Amino acid sequence: MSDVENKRRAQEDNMVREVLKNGPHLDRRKFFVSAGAFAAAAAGAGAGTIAAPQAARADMPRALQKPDGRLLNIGATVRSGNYWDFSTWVTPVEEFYVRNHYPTPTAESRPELAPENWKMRVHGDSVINPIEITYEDLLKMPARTIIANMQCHGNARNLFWEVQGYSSEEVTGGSWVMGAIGNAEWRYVPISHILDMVGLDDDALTAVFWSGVDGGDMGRPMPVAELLARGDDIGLCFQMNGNDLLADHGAPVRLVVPGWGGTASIKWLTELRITNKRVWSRLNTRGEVYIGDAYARPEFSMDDEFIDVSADDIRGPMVTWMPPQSTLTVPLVLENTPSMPANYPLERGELPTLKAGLQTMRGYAWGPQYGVREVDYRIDGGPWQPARILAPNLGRYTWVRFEFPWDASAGEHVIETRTTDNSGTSQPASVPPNLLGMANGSIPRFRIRVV
Ligand SMILES: Nc1nc2c(c(=O)[nH]1)N[C@H]1C(S)=C(S)[C@@H](COP(=O)(O)O)O[C@H]1N2
Ligand SMILES: [Mo]
Repeated sequence: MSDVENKRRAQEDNMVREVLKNGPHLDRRKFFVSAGAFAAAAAGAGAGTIAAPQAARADMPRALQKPDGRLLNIGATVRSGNYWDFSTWVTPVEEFYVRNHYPTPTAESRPELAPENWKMRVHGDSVINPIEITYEDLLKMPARTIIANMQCHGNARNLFWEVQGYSSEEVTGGSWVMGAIGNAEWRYVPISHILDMVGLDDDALTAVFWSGVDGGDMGRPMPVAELLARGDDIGLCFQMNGNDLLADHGAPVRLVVPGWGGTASIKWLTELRITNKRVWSRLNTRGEVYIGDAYARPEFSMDDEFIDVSADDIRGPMVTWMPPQSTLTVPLVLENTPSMPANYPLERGELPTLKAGLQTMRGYAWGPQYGVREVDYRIDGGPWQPARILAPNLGRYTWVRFEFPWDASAGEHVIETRTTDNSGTSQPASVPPNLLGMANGSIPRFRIRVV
């Protein structure tokens, strides 16, 4: 067993031990506590509990590797963070969402992912000196640490159904609700260093980051211009929150593209190819793109390169920067959502309850292109008021926590939250629908029953 594997097992064992000591984290009542405001009302909730995570067993093939007892089950290889439970600024790895298109590949199932075997090719017709990097090489290179959100394009997709009223034909995809986001400390070798090593031709146009370890189509083209503009922020990442990456998060090396939706941050990275052509693959043609009346189909030419797709697959512009967004640490009421996450803390149509009186409401806000300037909230359609932004607020790629007092009176209420970023852009009341439910930055509406 490799060191990384041993370390992972030890981490899992610790987590399981913690659960056994402190009880299951997924008690349905827990959100009352983390919302700060809900503690007393929880006593009457009478909700069931969900079993503690099972200890990891080597003989059991699993779609995911890390225990998922502190995550919301969205589908086979997809887990959301329990956003109603979030309280920390940096998201612990065991609370960090996982979005895998295929089961997690491990060093045991795919020996090329063992650190001692791992290699990455950097080559292509626009690369002057192609190289192959080993894990050992990578660890010797200059590294940086950045704290940044990682967020799936589909985060907040449920707002299309729950707030904007679109049908399951107009908008499709999994029920992330608000939890396909986390904030982590990433340690990486800046891509500027790699590009300096290899040297690029002037006409270098497209960087194709590729894994292909977990499925044949897992890679994504992105403009070389973006790498040049943010060469110190984008990089080959090997640690998350101070520890080696776990298999589920792309061990041993993944790309991190702060501010862009998670798809750009290819996990289990094995190749970077740079070419002077435009390149099309699944993840910038019919997947992870905006498909809808409001979005123009991108231009292409038959001289472009097509990786296992054809020109007919090009359906809309690829999703890149994520918009300003926000959430309260209160579970969103799910009424019109096509499929309920298996372990959501509310039944379909159920409202979270809160005890009447003075409460502190809490939430998170982010807007990674420019950073968060301001967060406002309003209650029952009243005037917008500023929320208090808590420290730390360390720049555009990280989220902020916010809070505001609320003298809650008995009855049903609606709280909306709105982020404004440093370019002056505020979350809009609605956004045009897109078939894959990407990047919904509209104002969320949290319904709460006060008793
Ligand atoms: N090779 C590979 N890279 C991948 C994916 C994948 O399935 N395979 N999923 C992408 C998507 S859609 C997201 S949102 C992020 C999720 O990163 P996380 O699971 O570490 O949170 O990884 C991206 N990189
Ligand atoms: Mo994603």
